[in-house]
Amino acid sequence: MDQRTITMRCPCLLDLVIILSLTSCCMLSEARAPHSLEPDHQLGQGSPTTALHQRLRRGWIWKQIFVPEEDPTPSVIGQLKSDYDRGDFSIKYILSGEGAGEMFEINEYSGEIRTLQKLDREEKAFYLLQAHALARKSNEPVEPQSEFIIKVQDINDNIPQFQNEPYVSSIPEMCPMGTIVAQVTATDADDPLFGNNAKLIYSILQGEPYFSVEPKTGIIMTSMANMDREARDQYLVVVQVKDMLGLSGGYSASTTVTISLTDVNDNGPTFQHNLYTFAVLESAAVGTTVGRIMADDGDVGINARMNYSLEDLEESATFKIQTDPVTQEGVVLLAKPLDYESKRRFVMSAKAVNDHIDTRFLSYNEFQDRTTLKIVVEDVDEPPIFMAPDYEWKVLENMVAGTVVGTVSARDTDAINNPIRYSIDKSSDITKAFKIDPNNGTVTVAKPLDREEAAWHNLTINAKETKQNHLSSSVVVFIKVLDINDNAPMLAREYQPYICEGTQSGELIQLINAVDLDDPVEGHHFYFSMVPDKNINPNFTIRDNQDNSASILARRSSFTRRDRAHYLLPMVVADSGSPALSSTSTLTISVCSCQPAGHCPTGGVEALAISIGVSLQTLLGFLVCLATLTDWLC
Ligand SMILES: *[C@@H]1O[C@H](CO)[C@@H](O)[C@H](O)[C@H]1NC(C)=O
Ligand SMILES: *[C@@H]1O[C@H](CO)[C@@H](O)[C@H](O)[C@H]1NC(C)=O
Ligand SMILES: *[C@@H]1O[C@H](CO)[C@@H](O)[C@H](O)[C@H]1NC(C)=O
Ligand SMILES: *[C@@H]1O[C@H](CO)[C@@H](O)[C@H](O)[C@H]1NC(C)=O
Ligand SMILES: [Ca+2]
Repeated sequence: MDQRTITMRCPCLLDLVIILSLTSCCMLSEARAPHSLEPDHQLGQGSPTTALHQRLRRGWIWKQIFVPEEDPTPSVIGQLKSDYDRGDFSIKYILSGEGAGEMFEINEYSGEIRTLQKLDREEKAFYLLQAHALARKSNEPVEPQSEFIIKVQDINDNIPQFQNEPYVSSIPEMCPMGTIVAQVTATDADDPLFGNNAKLIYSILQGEPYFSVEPKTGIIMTSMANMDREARDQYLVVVQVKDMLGLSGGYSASTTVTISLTDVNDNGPTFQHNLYTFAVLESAAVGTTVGRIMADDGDVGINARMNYSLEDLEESATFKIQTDPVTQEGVVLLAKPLDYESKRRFVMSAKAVNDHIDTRFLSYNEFQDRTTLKIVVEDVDEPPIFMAPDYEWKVLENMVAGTVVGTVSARDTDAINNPIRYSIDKSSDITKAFKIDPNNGTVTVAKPLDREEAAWHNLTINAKETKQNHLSSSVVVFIKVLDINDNAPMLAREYQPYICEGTQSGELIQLINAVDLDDPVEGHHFYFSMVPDKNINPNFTIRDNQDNSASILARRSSFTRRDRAHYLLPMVVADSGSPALSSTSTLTISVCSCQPAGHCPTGGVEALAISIGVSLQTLLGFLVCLATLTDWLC
């Protein structure tokens, strides 16, 4: 035991004798060994101890006692000695202050200071104590009390610890070397100011050659460029931290950093097949799914999104393609009706392009691919087809039975061209006015038509295949019945003209209109005239106004009721048909006093009827003759 006792003198203070033991230092390091991965004997041989000796010799440090933490107890760490102590035990030493009696005790006779418990710097780094020297008999201080500090000397007894575990990080794939991935941080509870006990160094245990760690900062970076997620998408990097600047004998700890590579669009689409063949029935409705094509893409999510399109416009116009948002397949749909008889095969190419392209990778990837689509149309037995979507015919009224109105024509479009039979849908020709030839579709009049009764006959004509599935279809035929002049014109209503007493020659008595049931193409033209007579009527005249109306004018003045109560005026109205038809009507013109208001009272006509003793009907009724020009009777 290399024990040294150093006595020092100070004019007013108690001497302090420091006893240090190299052995205790060695024991300390041995005691620590089981906790350490690599015991450090260099440390055990104790440079702190040497330093302490030097300090003591410098003569001022005596007020501090350095005690290595975790030293075994009890062990003597120093000795108080008064200059007045002659070794006769007349002086009694007492210790007070922090940890006195608890952590430290003093031998009251010898002044030896001993530890009672192991010290832990991380718990308490120093203790402030007072030393007293008393005369044993009188209990009077023989010296003034003296203060001193016991400093707990750090030993490497703490393992570095990683903070904020677990570490998870992600970086985009294909990133350059040196990209920062994450930072790991460890702490060490040992004294950061003393020695290297808390000086930490990071190193990588697992994860090379992809990643590296900066020894001092714990920053993890990529040490390889262009790591490909499609090849490997996760790395477990194990980082070790060592105290003692990583020298052997220190503590170490490790942590795992989980690093994921996130996807970037570095892969383009590739069709699964060079050729896709689909079959579709010619009867398929527009919008029917013809088939699905699929281009694979190594990427995921948005980077694998496809936009499909069809090329060869002439062939592909019949189809369209859409992307299934879930599967990213291309769904080929029918865009136009098919016809097996006119086109049985479509060949076109389809293209897949990534929706979102990363321009960084354009130099070595096109991000598109092409494939060939072959679409075969399959035959379906189809109903006959009429040559026209509808027919519109005209026929004159009053034509004899058997007159041809028109011909419909339908044919079976299928390869086997089945014969067709025609018929008129009975519900569209209730009056059975028409007949159809079942073999050639010629429609004839079955009985004379009357335009005034029905101006249109809209027939539904069926065409039916005579063989196979007896498929049928129908067409509408609009038959317009054309007018012939078979109706004579008539006065528009029953006129009741009257002439006031005192009417002057030339005055208008009544305006006359006419009607005709016929419907001439160029419109009505009516001609009004007096019935031809060898004598000119001296009383009234008819003026044709050239606008399908006529005016009845007085030809003289001084009509009086007394003279005559009514006059009969036959008039002829003719139409412009070919041949023209006419009718003669006789107007009864009453003479009215028109007093006082200038109007003939409505009762006047009835009164007149009574006065002349004939029925009102007879009086007011028109005498109407229907006649042709050549053969008229009145
Ligand atoms: C697909 O590509 C076409 C042009 O090729 C473009 O007009 C269209 O917007 C694209 N669709 C999507 C969803 O990006
Ligand atoms: C249709 O057939 C009938 C005989 O059934 C014939 O009189 C007529 O001329 C034919 N019409 C046409 C357009 O062939
Ligand atoms: C027949 O068709 C014509 C033209 O579309 C129409 O004006 C007429 O009202 C129709 N007649 C009947 C009876 O449906
Ligand atoms: C014209 O009036 C006179 C006098 O009222 C009458 O006698 C004569 O019959 C009338 N003539 C005709 C054609 O009505
Ligand atoms: Ca440590």
